[in-house]
Amino acid sequence: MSENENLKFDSKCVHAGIGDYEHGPVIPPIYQTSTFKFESTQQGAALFKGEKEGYIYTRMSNPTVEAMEKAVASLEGGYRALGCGSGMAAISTTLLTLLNAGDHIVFSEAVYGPTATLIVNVLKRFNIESTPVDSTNLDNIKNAMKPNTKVVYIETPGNPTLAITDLSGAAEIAHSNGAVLVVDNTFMSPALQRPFEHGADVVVHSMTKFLNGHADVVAGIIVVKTQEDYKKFRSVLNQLGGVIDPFNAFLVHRGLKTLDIRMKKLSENAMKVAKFLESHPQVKWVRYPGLESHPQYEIAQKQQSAPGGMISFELKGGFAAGEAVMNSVKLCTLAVSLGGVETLIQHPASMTHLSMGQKAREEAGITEGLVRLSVGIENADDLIADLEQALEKASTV
Ligand code: LCS
Repeated sequence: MSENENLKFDSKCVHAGIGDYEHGPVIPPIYQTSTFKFESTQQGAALFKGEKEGYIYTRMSNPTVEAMEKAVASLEGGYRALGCGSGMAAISTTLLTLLNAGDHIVFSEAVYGPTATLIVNVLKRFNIESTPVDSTNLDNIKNAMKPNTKVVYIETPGNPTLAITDLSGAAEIAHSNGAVLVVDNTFMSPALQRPFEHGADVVVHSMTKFLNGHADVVAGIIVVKTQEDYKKFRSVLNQLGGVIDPFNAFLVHRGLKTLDIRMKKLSENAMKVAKFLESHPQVKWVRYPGLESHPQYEIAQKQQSAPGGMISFELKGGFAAGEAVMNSVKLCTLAVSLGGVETLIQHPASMTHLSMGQKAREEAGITEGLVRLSVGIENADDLIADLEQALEKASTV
């Protein structure tokens, strides 16, 4: 691994986490086993005590999982990573590792619906209070900080409004108040944004999205910066148990090889699609980090190397027109999730962000008419032609 650390990002995507295995396979084998044989009772006991390195049981560690974890840690520039069974498993494990009863968390109001629901409804049952803020204005984070605030939790760009938070500003506020900054980097992936370089302490991902990139795995990951954090998080994950399995880890590791090239292509595509939408007479507004009309365009330029594949927009005809577009697309697929090679379209208010409730959605700027696109790697002209014919159908509603 260590010799790979000096490689450029696109080379790292191909080589990170790949070690030497018996028989010399080029790709890490899938160690599809729940448990590992001990040489003796003494060796087994030494492994449990941590006196020897080795594998014990797949919930604790597994070579296929570890290879993928090392690859993601390397791409994010972290110390180590912990593969989880879903993005939500990564987020819940992170929050249950960092927070105690009586603590307080400040979080971006525009986050994936179940993240908000977890923080507001579930953590509350454990006497952990929370304050949602419009984190695009750093003063809102500053003003929400309390003596018992232990975590500032940011998703940037946020799902689905694409609201962008200044990461280094958020890190400064968190640290000067003795709190840690957790960043959900799902929408960007380390190919486009590396939160540790801006002061984040923990990075989480739904690997279901861009990291795997092929819409065939549900998985998550926590990336940490220090050995101390790694031990703390590994212990809690081991007890909570929401780990990734070896086969899914293998698939994610395979997906990582094309991460850089996919993120470049889909950013190029999304830029063309966003410009098309912005110039279309039926479109009320478009939110895309690559457009100068994005309210945090300057911050995007500072902390993102490309705008990514996510676009939100609303039609002048509101929800009815948006619905007509979503029901009329042919090449784009009407489905939730995002970050795959295929373009998906969905309606956050009735789908991904339903669980937040209308009031929280309104506060976060998730309007009834908002339509979300996850742009894939198809030819941009084909995508634009598909949206054009769907908009044509929507013009009659
Ligand atoms: N974080 C973000 C930013 C997400 O978009 C999602 C899922 C998660 C975490 C949770 O990850 P999961 O447990 O699903 O792996 N976002 C979804 C979405 O927008 N549509 O379907 C899932």
